[in-house]
Amino acid sequence: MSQKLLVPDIGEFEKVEVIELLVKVGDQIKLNDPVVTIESDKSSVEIPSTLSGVVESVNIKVGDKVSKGDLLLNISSSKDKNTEKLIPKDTESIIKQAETVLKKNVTDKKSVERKKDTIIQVTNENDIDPLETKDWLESLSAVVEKDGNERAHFLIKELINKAYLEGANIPYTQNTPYINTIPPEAEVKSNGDQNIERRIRSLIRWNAAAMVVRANKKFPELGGHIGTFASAATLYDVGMNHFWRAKNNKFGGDLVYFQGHSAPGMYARAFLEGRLNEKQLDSFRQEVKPGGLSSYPHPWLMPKFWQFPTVSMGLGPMLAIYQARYMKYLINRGLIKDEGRKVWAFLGDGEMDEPESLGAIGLAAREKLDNLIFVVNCNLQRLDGPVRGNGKIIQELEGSFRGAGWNVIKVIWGSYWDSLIANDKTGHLVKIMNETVDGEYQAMKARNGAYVRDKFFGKYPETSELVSSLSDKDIWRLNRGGHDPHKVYAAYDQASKNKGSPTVILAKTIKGYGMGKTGESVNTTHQTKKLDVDDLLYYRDRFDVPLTDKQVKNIEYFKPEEKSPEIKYIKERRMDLGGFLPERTTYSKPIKAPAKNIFDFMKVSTGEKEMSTTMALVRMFTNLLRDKNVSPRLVPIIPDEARTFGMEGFFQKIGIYAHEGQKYEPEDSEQLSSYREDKSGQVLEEGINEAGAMSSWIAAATSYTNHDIEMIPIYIFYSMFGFQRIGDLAWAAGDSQARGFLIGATAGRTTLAGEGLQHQDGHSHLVASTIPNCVTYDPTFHYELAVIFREGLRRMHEKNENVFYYITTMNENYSHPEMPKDKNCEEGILKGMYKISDFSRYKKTKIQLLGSGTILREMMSAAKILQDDYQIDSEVWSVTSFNELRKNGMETERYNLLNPDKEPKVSFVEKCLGKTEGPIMAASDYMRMNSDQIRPYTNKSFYSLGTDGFGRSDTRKNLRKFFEVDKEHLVAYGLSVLAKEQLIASKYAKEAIKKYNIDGNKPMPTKL
Ligand SMILES: Cc1ncc(C[n+]2csc(CCOP(=O)(O)OP(=O)(O)O)c2C)c(N)n1
Ligand SMILES: [Mg+2]
Repeated sequence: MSQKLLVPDIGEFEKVEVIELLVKVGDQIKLNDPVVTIESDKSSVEIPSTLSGVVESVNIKVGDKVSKGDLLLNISSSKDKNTEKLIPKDTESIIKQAETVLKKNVTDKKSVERKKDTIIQVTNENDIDPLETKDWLESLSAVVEKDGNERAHFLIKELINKAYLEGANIPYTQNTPYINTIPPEAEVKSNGDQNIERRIRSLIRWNAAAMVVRANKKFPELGGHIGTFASAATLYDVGMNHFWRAKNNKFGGDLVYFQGHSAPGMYARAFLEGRLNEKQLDSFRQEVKPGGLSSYPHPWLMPKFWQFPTVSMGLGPMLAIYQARYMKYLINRGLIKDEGRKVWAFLGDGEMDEPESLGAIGLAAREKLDNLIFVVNCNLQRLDGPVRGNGKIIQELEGSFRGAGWNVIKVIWGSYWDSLIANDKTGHLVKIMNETVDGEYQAMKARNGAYVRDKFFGKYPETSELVSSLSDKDIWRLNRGGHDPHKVYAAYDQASKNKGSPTVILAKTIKGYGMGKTGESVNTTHQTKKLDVDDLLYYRDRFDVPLTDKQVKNIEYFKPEEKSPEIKYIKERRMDLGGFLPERTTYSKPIKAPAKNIFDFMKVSTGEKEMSTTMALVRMFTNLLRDKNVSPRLVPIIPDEARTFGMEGFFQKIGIYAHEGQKYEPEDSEQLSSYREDKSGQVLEEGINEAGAMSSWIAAATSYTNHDIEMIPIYIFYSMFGFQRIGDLAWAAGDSQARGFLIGATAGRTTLAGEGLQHQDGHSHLVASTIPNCVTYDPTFHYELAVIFREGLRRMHEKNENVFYYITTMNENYSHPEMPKDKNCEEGILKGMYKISDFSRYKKTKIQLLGSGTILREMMSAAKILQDDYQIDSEVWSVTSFNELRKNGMETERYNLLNPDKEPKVSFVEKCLGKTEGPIMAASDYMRMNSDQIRPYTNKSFYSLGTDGFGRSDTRKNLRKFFEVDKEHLVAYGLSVLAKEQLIASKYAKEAIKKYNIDGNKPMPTKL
């Protein structure tokens, strides 16, 4: 049976051009196979077949304009027509689907065994009827005991709802009392040897502190931190001994983001594990000589050790969230196995004030990232003083995380408190705990037991009585949860088993734990890097480190014998967990770059057809998606701008990643570019969230090491909201050895016309150039883009070079010429410049004209005017990258300076321009500094033009006039340059300035 394949609904477009036929008569096609590519002035999309069968006739040809309903093909098919796809999902099935997802997990009714006497009755002055309160609380306890927590929670929720319906609109607090989330009787116990673990922990503590003190004794300028790790040692040790599984040939490994300032602790552990030696510890913060240990986690400096750069506060939390999300993306796309791997992130409580730290927690809950665990080390202090002197950081964070939908586990009190809390029959102890602010908690730990008895327990007679049988020493020993391995173990255990939501562990600790008077819980703890002999002796005694006084005075490291129980234990634990951590390895296979001719269609002229480089990029993607090797590895990342960039065609073609699929029928379901969300969708549509999008990009761009699978992330954004907005993440990407493409679209100060000051980018290339391993290009024509992109694929993903590409694309439509036949053209495009045209009619006066991005076209027009109207010859150079030319120039210059006796090398700029005639004038759509970069590498007179100053909204023509980079200004400036060089009379320049109405009195655009 013959059937007709018609043009489907293509949205608001009519008469759209067919640019490619992908099938011919006789082809056997399957459902969804693309049959033609159509292109409007904004976007190109493939039309998929809704039928399968043999193509009987093709009713259109390239160049035809088609609209909805036009006949494309006749296809002989019988029964294969996909009816399913045409029938919209019926509401009922959507509801059913939603219901299954929402269906509660079978409630674990098994009640937690509780001792009756642990019920806490909180005393409250506002309680007008304590007896009634008691009744209610006892009823609740009975429910917990009989039917479990879930039932109790349900009843409370019902009560709140009922109160709300009755008109009691009192905000519901997200806080729980200031006690541990896990009650002692529900704690899962570790089967580790606690004594040996404590001894190991003490040695790690000692060695970590020793390496900082030794480094600073030698070179006081080196700096370092002792207090951060001192407060976090137990949090790390429990993870290292029992939870974090390393990558090996059987398992992908948990990913741990270590807090930057705790790096000495990780080195100290690696020393005991035999992975680092004393000499290396002694080179802490001396990284210039190979083998030195980096101050903080920097994969660039220690590529076999550190995996994640975290020291710029706030980046770790965001990167970890998007890493966990990306892990699920890879699983849902079937690219890696679901092995139950986790992402752990260690954060400081001060760090949580960074907007980035909390900015993405909503996404983590929404996407049900139960593979993510945050551990916030709440030592109550940051650098200058308390994090929340007048409040309680743990409670504040609990509220934020619970509100966002996280599983929150508070680890506030250590085991020594258990019996006190259990005996707190009146609730006064918990009342004090709730009332005491962090400033007081900190001050108490800087003092002693008597002070705590007086200031804390002394508040109420009931609590004074509670500790009456304890000595001051006993009171001093009452420990904080984060220093208690049992409590930490129980929390990690519960966090690891949690399903359906991310977990945050809020662990209360003491900054500078064990450092004594100089460094424990005092406001200066953070920066303490020198300990005097008394402090060191105290530290040794505090943790029973087996060193003599003399050894302590010499600040010697301590490592037990290889055969000692400690070393055996530490190694065994890690072997049980699959290997060492942190460790950075890469076993991914390179992706074969597509054939050199894959983009040949971009090397021919577009003729009359005009298009932007952004659109050329989309065309290129469409082609890449047909390459079997490359296609599955592409990770297109867009922050809510797909339509701006003409990329909406990808929604239908490869789908938008959505962990729950699509539970609704999209409004535009009948259209070709319908908003299709899918569990195995490929596009990461990040919403208006550049920092999140960049974090996703980094996760994908480091997939080769963290997941052993090479991926090709391509993040497309408004160029102004790239490096300027997320510069620190881009820096971290460089450190992480990210591989992938960043595309700054709608780029250029005058090319993005209407959007104005905040949008028009005239400096992203300069910012990008600050990152050593970022390779940047500002191409003008589609063939340049094609050559650059393919080389990027080859260098990064086939040859595994640790660079990443930043390419700007524009939204200005123009026709693109054929690629010059010159065999050196491709090399020039990649090195940064090549000659694109030669105007040599008059052979009298010559000028070298360099243009970049769309300003190249202004330069080409200027060259023509100079020749036609002023008989000036010129050579026009397309500069695809001033940054790359500068890199080459710097290297060449350095070589020549270091080798004064050798034949000097010639920079690429000099190779191109050295033997040419006339002065040089360069212009781009970026600040003059962009083109100025190559000035030192030529001996010729060099003049730069650019778009320095704030942008503003206007037409492209007016903007170019304003910034003096339009062809008229280029002509006038060109003549002035020649006059200044005494190659022509100045009157020509003066005349041109007049002719083009150029106001010589107009201030510099930087002042307007
Ligand atoms: C973005 C950024 N700003 C400032 C700093 C400097 N800095 C380093 S550590 C620190 C205090 C950290 O306090 P906290 O997060 O509570 O960690 P702790 O050492 O107490 O565990 C500051 C301000 C930084 N590293 N990054
Ligand atoms: Mg802190």
